[in-house]
Amino acid sequence: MKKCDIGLVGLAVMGENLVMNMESKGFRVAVYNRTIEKVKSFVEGRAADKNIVGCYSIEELVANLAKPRKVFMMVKAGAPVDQLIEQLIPHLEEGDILIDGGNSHFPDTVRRTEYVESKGLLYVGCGVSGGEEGALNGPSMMPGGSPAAWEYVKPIFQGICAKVEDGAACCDWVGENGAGHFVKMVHNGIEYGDMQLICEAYQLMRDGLGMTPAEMHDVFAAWNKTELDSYLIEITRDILGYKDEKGETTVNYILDTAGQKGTGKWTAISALDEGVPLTLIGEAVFARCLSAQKPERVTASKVFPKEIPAFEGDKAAFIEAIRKALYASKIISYAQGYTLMRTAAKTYNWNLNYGGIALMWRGGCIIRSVFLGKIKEAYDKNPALENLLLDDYFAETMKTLVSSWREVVAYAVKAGIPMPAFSSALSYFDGYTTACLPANLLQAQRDYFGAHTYERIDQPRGQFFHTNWTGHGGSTASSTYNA
Ligand code: NBP
Repeated sequence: MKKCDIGLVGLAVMGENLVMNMESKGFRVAVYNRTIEKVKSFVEGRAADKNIVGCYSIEELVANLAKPRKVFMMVKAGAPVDQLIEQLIPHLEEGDILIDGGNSHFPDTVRRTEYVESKGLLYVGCGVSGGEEGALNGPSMMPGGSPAAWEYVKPIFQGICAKVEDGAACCDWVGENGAGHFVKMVHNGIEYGDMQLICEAYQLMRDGLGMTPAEMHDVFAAWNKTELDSYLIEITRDILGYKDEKGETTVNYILDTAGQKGTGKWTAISALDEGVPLTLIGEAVFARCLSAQKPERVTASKVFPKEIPAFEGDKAAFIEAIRKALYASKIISYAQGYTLMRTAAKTYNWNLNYGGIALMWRGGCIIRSVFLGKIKEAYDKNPALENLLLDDYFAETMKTLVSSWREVVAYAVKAGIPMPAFSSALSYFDGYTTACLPANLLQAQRDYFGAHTYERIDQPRGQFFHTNWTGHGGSTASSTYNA
């Protein structure tokens, strides 16, 4: 019997849909799941009469694969991936390829790549975004790992992934070991940020301007025809227009406590580790944490009652200002996310293709947007671009947005409407564009209490000085290092 092009383990929502996608693109797929009843129900149901081979053991799965064997693991992230790797390795031969398509944390993928390679096999850690629908019709895919694996998995990955209008695939090789899962993690962090920004715009319109869901639906519909054109704006439009069987707007009945699965937190932790100010995503994670403290917030709202003043002014003009503030904040979020990737690339020796990453995110995934095309252009023009804000297009665009952005944040601060992402993005922008920050005073404080030394503006960089501030301190300085 003809051998299969690839095997997939893990027939949950993502795995099943990826298999259907692979089969529809002409690949023969062998499937296996730990709970083998799922194999039976899949091959007798959705997969019936398809080019899909149900396998009831790891041995059977491996025996059905063409060499070099490719096994795509689509199981729960964490220990299950390590357990599955241990089960698969004894049945595989040199040059076979193990692929992890789940949401693994990138340090795990760094470790697993080294381990699997030590067994003579190749490893691919591939971020997959787009949820159930993307898995079936074309996800965004971010593969990294053993470079030698790419030529073997490329036809399958680029065959099943999303494509943009000109046909370009939303999947390309990202880099060695954990690079693919790192880029997927940053994608998820940016997703947190984009969602928080949209929620803040919604709260401004709802609580500040007193708008109804139907009115906001129309606003998001209009915004989706501007630079903000994106999947998340589109679904927000639809959510605000969605009514239940009683004619009630469903979103009004949803409890305001956000859940999270940890990828935003990983992104923020990674930024702290790398020393990169990723303020917007950090605030987006904290905003979810604060939302989860519902009973405490209800109590505090009674201790500090507030009445948001009725908006007086040109409503239509203010809605346009909110749109501009959202766009400006979004540019900051991507500028910060890209800075994190650039910094981590140096730490981990990854040669990341930043324009290629924008293209991978351009279609198929949750943050897909027209705006990513502009980011791709910026990095195509200058692959070494230090910060998106320094690209001509984004610099000029920012200049047209800043005054509206300030107007919106100032209004929200006065009215008492929380805007953590809008306002932290503006603070970052103001900090990044300020030649002289107050860190001279900060260094003086550090030197005062801990003899941590400082550099001087009238001396070359790299020379460190200590002052005996009190007259009774010693002249011994602490060693200079950055923690
Ligand atoms: P789940 O994350 O819910 O995982 C369920 C699958 O893992 C089942 O096939 C289950 O087998 C298998 N599994 C478990 Br649990 N422990 C195992 C073990 N020790 N050995 C072998 N198999 C084991 O499925 P999912 O939602 O389809 O997601 C799969 C991966 O894709 C995850 O890493 C997820 O984070 C990622 N992802 C999900 C989405 C999404 O929208 N859902 C999007 C992008 C990425 P069983 O049937 O025997 O329990």
